[in-house]
Amino acid sequence: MKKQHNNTIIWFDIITIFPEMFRAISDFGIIGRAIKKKIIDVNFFNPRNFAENKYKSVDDRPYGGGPGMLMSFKPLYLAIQKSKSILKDATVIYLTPQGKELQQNDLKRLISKKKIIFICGRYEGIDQRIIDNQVDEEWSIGNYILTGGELAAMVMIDAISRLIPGVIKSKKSIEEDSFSNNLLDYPNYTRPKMIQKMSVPELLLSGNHDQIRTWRLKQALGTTWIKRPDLLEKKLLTLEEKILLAEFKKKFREKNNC
Ligand code: 4HQ
Repeated sequence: MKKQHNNTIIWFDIITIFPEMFRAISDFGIIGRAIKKKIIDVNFFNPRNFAENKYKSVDDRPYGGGPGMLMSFKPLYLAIQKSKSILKDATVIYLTPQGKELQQNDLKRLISKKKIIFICGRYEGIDQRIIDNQVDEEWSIGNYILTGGELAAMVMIDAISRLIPGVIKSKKSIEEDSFSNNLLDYPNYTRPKMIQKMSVPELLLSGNHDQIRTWRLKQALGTTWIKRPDLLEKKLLTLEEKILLAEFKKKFREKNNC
């Protein structure tokens, strides 16, 4: 058994027949570094290794007939039990379009879980008795169908992990993310000042940080109003924000004659 490192903040166990897929996050970038630094611990349990039959098969036909296969009960169940015996008191999550659709807001509570077991289904899914008796929470990453839960688990691990202190170097960059204030990002610019006859908004070069803050807030409100009005409807605006948005709308309507 692996030693549970004392700096580790969160433990992820993953039940999957394709552990290699997780290299997409474990071997690259910010999450890769956090795993190396042992801030995050990831371990895999492959139902294939718990298949007792001669062919090590991990799929089975659904009772009642119909197209497609399900994951076999036994190897999946044994993999979950093994994981639970090591990661005591973990929250078990099953990724499925039937789950609650994941939002940025949900991640805070999930971090505080500390130990999470993700079950990644393949084929048409898993036996309902596993969901009823082994699973604590069902989550969906969106209203579309994947070929397996692995990508969904990676999305959740990525989104949870980047909120853990020390995973992303700059705290500010997390606080200023889209959604942390329920607004979309303001537009960003980097060098050069002028390229293909396109310039950077003059104000951003002024060094006047108060004006820059106000401009960015106005742009964030404006983009959200144009692209995601549903987000604005849910948000309570301060007086300053109301004024800035009104100014943005006025200018926008003048420019577009509407
Ligand atoms: N699947 N959000 C079917 C998803 C999914 C999603 C995972 C496909 C489970 C059996 N998971 N398998 N959307 O589409 O989480």
